[in-house]
Amino acid sequence: MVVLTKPGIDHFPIVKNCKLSSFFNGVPLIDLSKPNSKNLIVKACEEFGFFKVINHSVPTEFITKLESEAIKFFSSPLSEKQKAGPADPFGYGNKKIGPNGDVGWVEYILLSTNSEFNYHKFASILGVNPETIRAAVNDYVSAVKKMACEILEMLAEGLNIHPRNVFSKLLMDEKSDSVFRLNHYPPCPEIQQFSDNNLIGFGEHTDPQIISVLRSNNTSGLQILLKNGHWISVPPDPNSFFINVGDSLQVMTNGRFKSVRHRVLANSVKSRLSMIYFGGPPLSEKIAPLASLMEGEESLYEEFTWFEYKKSAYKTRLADNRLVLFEKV
Ligand code: GA4
Repeated sequence: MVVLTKPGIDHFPIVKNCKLSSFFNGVPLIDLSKPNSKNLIVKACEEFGFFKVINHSVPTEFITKLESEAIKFFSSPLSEKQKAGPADPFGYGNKKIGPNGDVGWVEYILLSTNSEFNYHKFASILGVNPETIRAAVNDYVSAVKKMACEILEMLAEGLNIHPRNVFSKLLMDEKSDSVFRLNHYPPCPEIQQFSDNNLIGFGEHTDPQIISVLRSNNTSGLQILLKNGHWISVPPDPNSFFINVGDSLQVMTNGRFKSVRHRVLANSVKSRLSMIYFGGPPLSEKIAPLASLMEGEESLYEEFTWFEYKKSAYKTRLADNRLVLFEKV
Protein backbone atom coordinates (compact mmCIF):
# COMPACT_ATOMS: atom_id res chain seq x y z
CA MET A 1 0.00 0.00 0.00
CA VAL A 2 1.33 3.47 -0.85
CA VAL A 3 0.59 6.50 1.40
CA LEU A 4 2.12 9.94 1.90
CA THR A 5 4.54 10.72 4.76
CA LYS A 6 4.87 13.45 7.40
CA PRO A 7 6.76 16.80 6.91
CA GLY A 8 10.38 16.79 5.77
CA ILE A 9 9.97 14.28 3.06
CA ASP A 10 6.25 14.87 2.63
CA HIS A 11 4.78 14.58 -0.85
CA PHE A 12 6.99 11.52 -1.42
CA PRO A 13 5.31 8.15 -1.55
CA ILE A 14 6.38 5.40 0.85
CA VAL A 15 5.79 1.65 0.87
CA LYS A 16 4.53 0.24 4.15
CA ASN A 17 5.61 -2.98 5.83
CA CYS A 18 8.47 -3.64 3.52
CA LYS A 19 11.78 -5.09 4.68
CA LEU A 20 14.54 -4.02 2.29
CA SER A 21 17.20 -5.88 4.20
CA SER A 22 16.50 -9.44 3.08
CA PHE A 23 17.77 -10.16 -0.39
CA PHE A 24 16.25 -12.68 -2.78
CA ASN A 25 18.79 -15.22 -3.99
CA GLY A 26 16.64 -16.66 -6.79
CA VAL A 27 17.27 -14.09 -9.53
CA PRO A 28 18.13 -16.16 -12.64
CA LEU A 29 21.82 -15.91 -13.42
CA ILE A 30 22.82 -16.18 -17.08
CA ASP A 31 26.43 -16.80 -17.99
CA LEU A 32 26.59 -15.48 -21.55
CA SER A 33 29.65 -17.60 -22.29
CA LYS A 34 27.81 -20.89 -21.68
CA PRO A 35 26.19 -22.80 -24.58
CA ASN A 36 22.92 -23.57 -22.77
CA SER A 37 22.23 -19.87 -21.96
CA LYS A 38 19.57 -19.48 -24.65
CA ASN A 39 17.22 -21.92 -22.96
CA LEU A 40 17.87 -20.39 -19.55
CA ILE A 41 17.10 -16.93 -20.93
CA VAL A 42 13.73 -18.13 -22.26
CA LYS A 43 12.94 -19.72 -18.88
CA ALA A 44 13.92 -16.54 -17.01
CA CYS A 45 11.77 -14.39 -19.31
CA GLU A 46 8.80 -16.69 -18.75
CA GLU A 47 9.16 -16.96 -14.98
CA PHE A 48 10.44 -13.52 -13.98
CA GLY A 49 10.72 -11.21 -17.01
CA PHE A 50 14.02 -10.43 -15.35
CA PHE A 51 17.51 -11.89 -15.06
CA LYS A 52 21.13 -11.05 -14.36
CA VAL A 53 23.96 -11.56 -16.87
CA ILE A 54 27.64 -12.26 -16.25
CA ASN A 55 30.56 -12.76 -18.62
CA HIS A 56 29.29 -9.94 -20.79
CA SER A 57 31.31 -8.11 -23.40
CA VAL A 58 30.94 -4.56 -22.04
CA PRO A 59 34.41 -3.10 -21.34
CA THR A 60 34.89 -2.00 -17.71
CA GLU A 61 36.52 1.25 -18.79
CA PHE A 62 33.33 2.34 -20.60
CA ILE A 63 31.34 1.73 -17.42
CA THR A 64 33.76 3.52 -15.09
CA LYS A 65 34.27 6.48 -17.43
CA LEU A 66 30.56 7.17 -17.77
CA GLU A 67 29.91 6.52 -14.10
CA SER A 68 32.57 9.04 -13.06
CA GLU A 69 31.12 11.71 -15.41
CA ALA A 70 27.68 11.01 -13.93
CA ILE A 71 28.99 11.34 -10.36
CA LYS A 72 30.61 14.67 -11.28
CA PHE A 73 27.38 15.89 -12.84
CA PHE A 74 25.15 14.89 -9.92
CA SER A 75 27.64 16.43 -7.43
CA SER A 76 27.24 19.85 -9.10
CA PRO A 77 25.09 22.52 -7.41
CA LEU A 78 21.36 22.09 -8.07
CA SER A 79 21.19 25.52 -9.75
CA GLU A 80 23.79 24.29 -12.28
CA LYS A 81 22.11 20.93 -12.91
CA GLN A 82 18.79 22.66 -13.46
CA LYS A 83 20.30 24.44 -16.46
CA ALA A 84 20.10 21.03 -18.18
CA GLY A 85 16.42 20.64 -17.30
CA PRO A 86 13.55 20.18 -17.07
CA ALA A 87 13.24 16.69 -18.52
CA ASP A 88 10.57 17.11 -21.23
CA PRO A 89 11.14 14.20 -21.74
CA PHE A 90 14.93 14.60 -22.24
CA GLY A 91 17.24 16.53 -19.93
CA TYR A 92 17.84 16.76 -16.18
CA GLY A 93 14.93 15.90 -13.90
CA ASN A 94 14.67 16.20 -10.14
CA LYS A 95 12.01 14.32 -8.15
CA LYS A 96 9.36 14.67 -10.88
CA ILE A 97 8.98 11.60 -13.08
CA GLY A 98 7.08 11.81 -16.37
CA PRO A 99 4.43 14.42 -17.17
CA ASN A 100 1.56 13.21 -14.95
CA GLY A 101 2.41 14.03 -11.35
CA ASP A 102 4.65 11.10 -10.32
CA VAL A 103 7.41 11.91 -7.87
CA GLY A 104 10.29 9.97 -6.32
CA TRP A 105 13.44 10.45 -4.26
CA VAL A 106 15.57 10.59 -7.40
CA GLU A 107 17.33 12.93 -9.79
CA TYR A 108 18.13 11.83 -13.31
CA ILE A 109 19.30 12.54 -16.81
CA LEU A 110 17.25 11.21 -19.69
CA LEU A 111 18.92 11.12 -23.11
CA SER A 112 17.99 10.07 -26.62
CA THR A 113 20.52 7.66 -28.11
CA ASN A 114 20.24 9.19 -31.57
CA SER A 115 23.27 10.90 -33.04
CA GLU A 116 21.72 14.37 -33.22
CA PHE A 117 21.26 14.61 -29.46
CA ASN A 118 22.71 17.85 -28.08
CA TYR A 119 25.16 17.38 -25.17
CA HIS A 120 26.00 21.06 -24.96
CA LYS A 121 24.23 21.83 -21.64
CA PHE A 122 25.62 18.76 -19.84
CA ALA A 123 29.11 19.48 -21.12
CA SER A 124 29.11 23.10 -19.99
CA ILE A 125 28.01 22.05 -16.47
CA LEU A 126 30.87 19.54 -16.38
CA GLY A 127 33.26 22.08 -17.92
CA VAL A 128 34.21 19.74 -20.75
CA ASN A 129 33.82 19.56 -24.52
CA PRO A 130 30.37 18.21 -25.59
CA GLU A 131 32.18 15.62 -27.73
CA THR A 132 33.80 14.16 -24.58
CA ILE A 133 30.37 13.45 -23.10
CA ARG A 134 28.98 12.25 -26.41
CA ALA A 135 31.87 9.79 -26.71
CA ALA A 136 31.45 8.51 -23.12
CA VAL A 137 27.70 7.94 -23.65
CA ASN A 138 28.18 6.46 -27.15
CA ASP A 139 30.90 4.04 -26.08
CA TYR A 140 28.81 2.74 -23.20
CA VAL A 141 25.47 2.67 -25.03
CA SER A 142 26.94 0.98 -28.13
CA ALA A 143 28.51 -1.77 -26.02
CA VAL A 144 25.35 -2.32 -23.99
CA LYS A 145 23.17 -2.30 -27.13
CA LYS A 146 25.47 -4.93 -28.69
CA MET A 147 25.02 -7.10 -25.60
CA ALA A 148 21.23 -6.52 -25.64
CA CYS A 149 21.17 -7.63 -29.30
CA GLU A 150 23.17 -10.77 -28.50
CA ILE A 151 20.71 -11.58 -25.72
CA LEU A 152 17.73 -10.99 -28.02
CA GLU A 153 19.29 -13.29 -30.64
CA MET A 154 19.84 -16.01 -28.05
CA LEU A 155 16.23 -15.51 -27.01
CA ALA A 156 15.02 -15.95 -30.59
CA GLU A 157 17.10 -19.14 -30.91
CA GLY A 158 15.75 -20.42 -27.60
CA LEU A 159 12.23 -19.82 -28.92
CA ASN A 160 13.08 -21.45 -32.27
CA ILE A 161 12.29 -18.31 -34.20
CA HIS A 162 13.85 -17.63 -37.60
CA PRO A 163 15.59 -15.43 -38.48
CA ARG A 164 17.36 -14.99 -35.17
CA ASN A 165 17.47 -11.21 -35.57
CA VAL A 166 13.67 -10.68 -35.43
CA PHE A 167 14.00 -8.73 -32.17
CA SER A 168 17.56 -7.45 -32.41
CA LYS A 169 17.03 -5.84 -35.83
CA LEU A 170 14.61 -3.40 -34.19
CA LEU A 171 17.36 -2.10 -31.88
CA MET A 172 19.93 -2.15 -34.70
CA ASP A 173 17.67 -0.08 -37.00
CA GLU A 174 19.08 3.42 -37.37
CA LYS A 175 15.61 4.74 -36.50
CA SER A 176 15.41 2.64 -33.30
CA ASP A 177 13.68 4.77 -30.66
CA SER A 178 15.90 3.92 -27.70
CA VAL A 179 16.58 6.00 -24.62
CA PHE A 180 19.24 6.11 -21.98
CA ARG A 181 18.78 7.11 -18.37
CA LEU A 182 21.13 7.89 -15.49
CA ASN A 183 19.38 7.77 -12.12
CA HIS A 184 20.89 9.12 -8.92
CA TYR A 185 19.15 8.27 -5.65
CA PRO A 186 20.63 10.48 -2.91
CA PRO A 187 20.70 8.94 0.56
CA CYS A 188 17.76 9.98 2.71
CA PRO A 189 18.79 9.88 6.42
CA GLU A 190 15.27 10.84 7.58
CA ILE A 191 13.90 7.42 6.59
CA GLN A 192 15.83 5.70 9.38
CA GLN A 193 12.96 6.62 11.69
CA PHE A 194 10.46 4.58 9.64
CA SER A 195 11.26 1.05 10.76
CA ASP A 196 9.55 -1.08 8.11
CA ASN A 197 8.44 1.73 5.85
CA ASN A 198 10.51 2.81 2.90
CA LEU A 199 10.65 5.89 0.78
CA ILE A 200 10.06 5.41 -2.93
CA GLY A 201 13.01 6.36 -5.12
CA PHE A 202 11.34 5.34 -8.39
CA GLY A 203 7.77 4.08 -8.21
CA GLU A 204 6.62 0.71 -9.49
CA HIS A 205 6.21 0.39 -13.23
CA THR A 206 6.94 -1.73 -16.26
CA ASP A 207 9.15 -0.47 -19.09
CA PRO A 208 7.26 0.14 -22.36
CA GLN A 209 10.15 -0.82 -24.67
CA ILE A 210 11.41 -4.27 -25.81
CA ILE A 211 14.28 -4.79 -23.40
CA SER A 212 16.07 -2.73 -20.73
CA VAL A 213 19.64 -3.19 -19.53
CA LEU A 214 20.45 -1.88 -16.07
CA ARG A 215 23.76 -1.47 -14.34
CA SER A 216 24.04 0.02 -10.86
CA ASN A 217 26.69 0.73 -8.28
CA ASN A 218 26.83 -1.43 -5.16
CA THR A 219 23.85 0.20 -3.40
CA SER A 220 20.65 -1.81 -2.93
CA GLY A 221 17.18 -0.51 -3.71
CA LEU A 222 15.95 -2.35 -6.80
CA GLN A 223 12.93 -4.58 -6.21
CA ILE A 224 10.92 -6.69 -8.63
CA LEU A 225 7.39 -8.06 -8.30
CA LEU A 226 7.16 -11.83 -8.51
CA LYS A 227 4.22 -13.69 -10.07
CA ASN A 228 3.10 -14.63 -6.53
CA GLY A 229 2.56 -10.94 -5.75
CA HIS A 230 5.62 -10.55 -3.49
CA TRP A 231 8.13 -7.76 -3.90
CA ILE A 232 11.69 -8.99 -3.57
CA SER A 233 14.94 -7.05 -3.16
CA VAL A 234 17.56 -7.68 -5.84
CA PRO A 235 21.12 -7.82 -4.45
CA PRO A 236 23.15 -5.11 -6.21
CA ASP A 237 26.10 -6.23 -8.33
CA PRO A 238 28.14 -3.56 -10.13
CA ASN A 239 29.95 -6.18 -12.23
CA SER A 240 26.79 -7.60 -13.80
CA PHE A 241 23.88 -6.32 -15.83
CA PHE A 242 20.20 -6.79 -15.07
CA ILE A 243 17.78 -7.34 -17.93
CA ASN A 244 14.08 -6.40 -17.92
CA VAL A 245 11.47 -7.71 -20.34
CA GLY A 246 9.52 -4.68 -21.58
CA ASP A 247 5.83 -4.37 -22.59
CA SER A 248 6.67 -4.58 -26.31
CA LEU A 249 8.41 -7.95 -25.89
CA GLN A 250 5.40 -9.16 -23.90
CA VAL A 251 3.20 -8.32 -26.90
CA MET A 252 5.60 -9.81 -29.49
CA THR A 253 5.54 -13.11 -27.56
CA ASN A 254 1.73 -12.88 -27.22
CA GLY A 255 2.01 -12.75 -23.43
CA ARG A 256 4.34 -15.74 -23.11
CA PHE A 257 6.84 -13.36 -21.52
CA LYS A 258 5.56 -10.79 -19.03
CA SER A 259 7.15 -7.37 -18.62
CA VAL A 260 8.55 -7.15 -15.11
CA ARG A 261 7.07 -4.68 -12.62
CA HIS A 262 9.89 -3.09 -10.67
CA ARG A 263 10.66 -0.14 -8.38
CA VAL A 264 13.53 1.39 -6.45
CA LEU A 265 13.49 2.23 -2.73
CA ALA A 266 15.66 5.00 -1.28
CA ASN A 267 18.59 4.16 0.99
CA SER A 268 19.16 6.03 4.27
CA VAL A 269 22.97 6.08 4.05
CA LYS A 270 24.29 5.25 0.61
CA SER A 271 23.67 6.90 -2.71
CA ARG A 272 22.61 4.70 -5.61
CA LEU A 273 23.59 5.37 -9.20
CA SER A 274 22.12 3.38 -12.06
CA MET A 275 22.45 3.55 -15.83
CA ILE A 276 19.69 2.06 -17.95
CA TYR A 277 19.49 1.52 -21.69
CA PHE A 278 15.91 1.08 -22.95
CA GLY A 279 15.95 -0.67 -26.33
CA GLY A 280 12.94 0.36 -28.39
CA PRO A 281 11.84 -0.17 -32.02
CA PRO A 282 11.47 2.54 -34.71
CA LEU A 283 8.38 4.72 -34.14
CA SER A 284 6.60 3.35 -37.24
CA GLU A 285 7.11 -0.32 -36.23
CA LYS A 286 3.97 -2.44 -35.76
CA ILE A 287 4.09 -4.19 -32.40
CA ALA A 288 2.29 -7.52 -32.71
CA PRO A 289 2.80 -11.17 -31.72
CA LEU A 290 5.24 -13.02 -34.00
CA ALA A 291 3.35 -15.42 -36.29
CA SER A 292 5.71 -18.28 -35.42
CA LEU A 293 4.82 -18.00 -31.75
CA MET A 294 1.07 -18.04 -32.26
CA GLU A 295 0.54 -21.71 -33.22
CA GLY A 296 -3.14 -21.17 -33.98
CA GLU A 297 -3.59 -18.84 -31.01
CA GLU A 298 -5.36 -15.50 -31.39
CA SER A 299 -3.43 -12.34 -30.67
CA LEU A 300 -4.21 -11.08 -27.16
CA TYR A 301 -3.61 -7.50 -28.32
CA GLU A 302 -5.00 -4.96 -30.75
CA GLU A 303 -2.47 -4.01 -33.38
CA PHE A 304 -0.55 -0.80 -32.69
CA THR A 305 2.63 0.98 -33.66
CA TRP A 306 5.37 1.86 -31.20
CA PHE A 307 4.48 5.54 -31.80
CA GLU A 308 0.87 4.87 -30.73
CA TYR A 309 1.96 2.92 -27.66
CA LYS A 310 4.44 5.57 -26.58
CA LYS A 311 1.91 8.35 -27.06
CA SER A 312 -0.55 6.47 -24.90
CA ALA A 313 2.13 5.62 -22.28
CA TYR A 314 2.95 9.29 -21.78
CA LYS A 315 -0.69 9.90 -20.82
CA THR A 316 -0.53 7.31 -18.03
CA ARG A 317 0.74 7.41 -14.45
CA LEU A 318 3.92 5.48 -13.73
CA ALA A 319 2.22 2.58 -11.91
CA ASP A 320 -0.58 2.11 -14.46
CA ASN A 321 -0.90 -1.07 -16.46
CA ARG A 322 -0.37 0.50 -19.87
CA LEU A 323 -0.97 -2.66 -21.88
CA VAL A 324 -4.58 -3.22 -20.75
CA LEU A 325 -5.61 -0.38 -23.05
CA PHE A 326 -4.41 -2.52 -25.98
CA GLU A 327 -5.71 -5.90 -24.86
CA LYS A 328 -8.47 -7.47 -26.90
CA VAL A 329 -11.72 -7.74 -24.97
C1 GA4 B 1 9.46 4.06 -17.75
C2 GA4 B 1 10.73 3.56 -18.44
C3 GA4 B 1 11.71 4.70 -18.81
O1 GA4 B 1 12.38 5.17 -17.63
C4 GA4 B 1 10.96 5.88 -19.49
C5 GA4 B 1 9.96 6.40 -18.47
C6 GA4 B 1 9.15 7.63 -18.85
C7 GA4 B 1 9.77 8.93 -18.28
O2 GA4 B 1 10.33 8.91 -17.18
O3 GA4 B 1 9.66 9.95 -18.96
C8 GA4 B 1 7.69 7.38 -18.36
C9 GA4 B 1 7.67 5.88 -17.91
C10 GA4 B 1 8.93 5.29 -18.51
C11 GA4 B 1 6.41 5.14 -18.37
C12 GA4 B 1 5.10 5.97 -18.44
C13 GA4 B 1 5.35 7.46 -18.68
C14 GA4 B 1 6.66 7.62 -19.45
C15 GA4 B 1 7.17 8.27 -17.25
C16 GA4 B 1 5.69 8.10 -17.38
C17 GA4 B 1 4.83 8.41 -16.42
C18 GA4 B 1 11.94 6.91 -20.02
C19 GA4 B 1 10.02 5.35 -20.52
O4 GA4 B 1 10.23 5.22 -21.71
O5 GA4 B 1 8.81 5.04 -19.93
